[in-house]
Amino acid sequence: MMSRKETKALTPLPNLTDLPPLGMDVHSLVEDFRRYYTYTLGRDRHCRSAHYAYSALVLGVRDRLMERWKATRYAYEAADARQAYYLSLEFLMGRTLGNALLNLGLSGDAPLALQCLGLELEEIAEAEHDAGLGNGGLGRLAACFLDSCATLKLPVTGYGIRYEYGMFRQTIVDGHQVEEPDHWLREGNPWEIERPEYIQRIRFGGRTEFYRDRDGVLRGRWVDSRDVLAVPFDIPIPGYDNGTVNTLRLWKSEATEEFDLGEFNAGLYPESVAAKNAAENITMVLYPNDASESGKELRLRQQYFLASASLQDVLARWIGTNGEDFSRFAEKNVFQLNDTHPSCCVPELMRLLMDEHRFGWDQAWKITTATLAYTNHTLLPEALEKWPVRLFRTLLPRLLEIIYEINARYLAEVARRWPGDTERQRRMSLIEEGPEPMVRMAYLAIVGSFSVNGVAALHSRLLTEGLFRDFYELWPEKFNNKTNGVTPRRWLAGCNPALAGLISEKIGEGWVADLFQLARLAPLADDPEFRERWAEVKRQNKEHLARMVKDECRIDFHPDALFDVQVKRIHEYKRQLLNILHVIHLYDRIKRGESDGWVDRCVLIGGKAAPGYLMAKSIIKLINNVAQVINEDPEVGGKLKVVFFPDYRVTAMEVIAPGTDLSEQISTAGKEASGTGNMKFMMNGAVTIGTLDGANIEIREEVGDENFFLFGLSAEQVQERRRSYDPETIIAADDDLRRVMQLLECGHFNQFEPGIFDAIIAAIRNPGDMWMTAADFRSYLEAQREAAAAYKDRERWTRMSILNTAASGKFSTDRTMIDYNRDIWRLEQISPFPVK
Ligand code: CJW
Repeated sequence: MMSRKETKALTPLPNLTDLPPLGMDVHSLVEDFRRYYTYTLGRDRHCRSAHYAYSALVLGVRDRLMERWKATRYAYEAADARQAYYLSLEFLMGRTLGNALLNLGLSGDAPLALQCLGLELEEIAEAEHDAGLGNGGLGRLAACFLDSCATLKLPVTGYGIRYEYGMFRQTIVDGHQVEEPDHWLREGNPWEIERPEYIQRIRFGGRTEFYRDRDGVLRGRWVDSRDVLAVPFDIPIPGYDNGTVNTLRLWKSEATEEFDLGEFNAGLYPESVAAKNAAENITMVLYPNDASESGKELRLRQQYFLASASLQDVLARWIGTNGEDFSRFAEKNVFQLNDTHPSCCVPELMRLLMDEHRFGWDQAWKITTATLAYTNHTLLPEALEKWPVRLFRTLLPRLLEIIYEINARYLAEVARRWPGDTERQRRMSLIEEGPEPMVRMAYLAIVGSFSVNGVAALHSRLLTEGLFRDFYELWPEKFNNKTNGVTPRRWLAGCNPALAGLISEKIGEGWVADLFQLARLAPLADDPEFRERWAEVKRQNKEHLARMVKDECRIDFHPDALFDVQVKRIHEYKRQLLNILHVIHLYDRIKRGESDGWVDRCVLIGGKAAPGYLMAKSIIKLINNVAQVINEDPEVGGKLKVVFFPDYRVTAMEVIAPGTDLSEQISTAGKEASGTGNMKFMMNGAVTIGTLDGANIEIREEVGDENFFLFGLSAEQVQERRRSYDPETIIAADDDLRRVMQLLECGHFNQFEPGIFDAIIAAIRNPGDMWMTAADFRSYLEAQREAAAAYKDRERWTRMSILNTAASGKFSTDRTMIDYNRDIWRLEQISPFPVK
């Protein structure tokens, strides 16, 4: 282990870092590549590993980022800029190289430089591991936000955890999901810079001691704690074509020096190593849960570790320039909490201000509630975080005391507003009483924040009407909506160069940083020649996707067929099951000879199930079994192909979205907070089949109902129907659904595995089925028929495709960030100093 002793301080010469700017031309790139490859990495022409070519290229690109990184930081410092910090347990970054080249303006010259060396960029880029430091939409959203903030020149820093193991790798064995560890750092990560000079110390356990300070004021202090170190690793976040480079700072846990010395010397070698391991375990692995909480102690340790390290880092920087004068701290800093995962920030900021910086409660509370803002990402009860009071008491005793005090003061405010309403006080308490009292983290986040937002219009409305209604009545001014987006750099310009090229040829390149300009494509939907070229690009992208499907799944997708795609985490509320019921229905139609006017279809489903989520895992198995029966049936042939695409991840989506015709967004209405895959597909010219859920509603508003295949109950109708839901009657009255259920129940898809789908079948037939699969089946079928009919009319389909891209301007995270900045952060855009 690296030693964390202080190194001797140097007095650097003023011109130590004063260097001429690096060349941005092919020749300079070639020269730097050779130097890194030969000297720094020590390879020669006998080396056949793409990894070293990749590393040499990255080191050259990183140098160019480094110049701009410093120029950006100096400009922020010179402007004494107000800054925002995006705190998230997840940043699902995917690969960095392609995006860095695009944003630096090197996507033309880098491939040329490599060509000079007899290398191919596409091949070399494949050597990069995805940084899979997130589960799904919430983690990818954080990554898109960073890209947009840099592009908008907003001083925003991401704070997260440097997991040693990211999202597990998924393989499929006999149709079952098998998880493998993702040791993404094994070959090193050339994008990160370790910064031991900014290490922070994080406490766990111990107890609080009260004492009188020199002014005679009673204060708390956390003693007898077991501490770990938080070591920061910085990753550069370049803006698009603007010289800005922001920072993503990821924390790694390490044992403190005391562990090593004290216990080694006491002859407790194994104990010392074990303690060291425990410290380093904190950032070992990402919890693979999406929209369901784990309740594990290690997860709470991760959350507090991130919150404390990040807050201390910002406070230390503040003190470095302002000393102990915090009078303008709230004016200059704002923290955005990505869901409740970093909500330990509320009591931790109070603790730091009171115990370490000698603030009284009221002043500390004023600063805390003026600097924290909270984003909610889900209404699902199983995702709402609650931690046992007991766990807080042993792990974070000082925080628990502060939470109790926050609760007492805030419940007094509730009592003043609603005198005598003890039921409401019980309901709104930060502590849920019961045999195992729990801390309600969402309530803690609301009470400690000046802003609370949902992630799509419907979701934000449902929050104020349901889950957070009491709080909305108390503080209506805190609540607001911020509809999600995705970054058009990665999700259109980067992943779909052919379409991007065609678009730029017609409307110029301005759309990349101003996506509303895509609206200028709309009139071109009437131009037959343009439609022809659009269709040709889509076909090329479908061929590319078909090659990937062939490589991964050994199944032939014919590019003439309708490519029907659902990729996202596997969850009952997302209803991959409804999709597969439709697939079974199509198969049934082929088998009973009802294939007049048939439209060939290739169905792709992909996504990971949380390892402990058995129902989700059964759904994966069902999809695989159905796929096998269908793909092997010669009577079906090219009419229908079905695959479960393994290990769905950011890099796979970069091929999937451009090659998709029909985007499946079929969650039970009211359950999907926003969705962001829906936006990636739309941008790439896919047409959506979807329910009135999350951002689908806004997508349909933008594109017009004639360019969207709507089906299913609305959120209100779902609520209403729940009371009298009777799937048996629905199945009995619907011949198509009855036949689908019959095929499932007679074991047609599990001939040698009796009973394995019984739980799925029972769920569909259960009047308590939360996801109401049977209720939406008929309406889904009809929408699918319409989609097939529209696809048959190729002109009509291409028009719809163009209009979807043209209407996707709202779903850029540039717009989302402008909204956050206008209503919550209020930062100034700061231009970086020029790299001379
Ligand atoms: O956030 C996306 C939305 C999407 C929503 C997702 C979300 O489902 O509709 O587009 C971006 O706003 N993810 C989570 N909640 N909502 C989420 C993710 C990971 C989690 C978690 C909730 C991990 C844990 C708990 C809850 C855990 O304990 O490991």
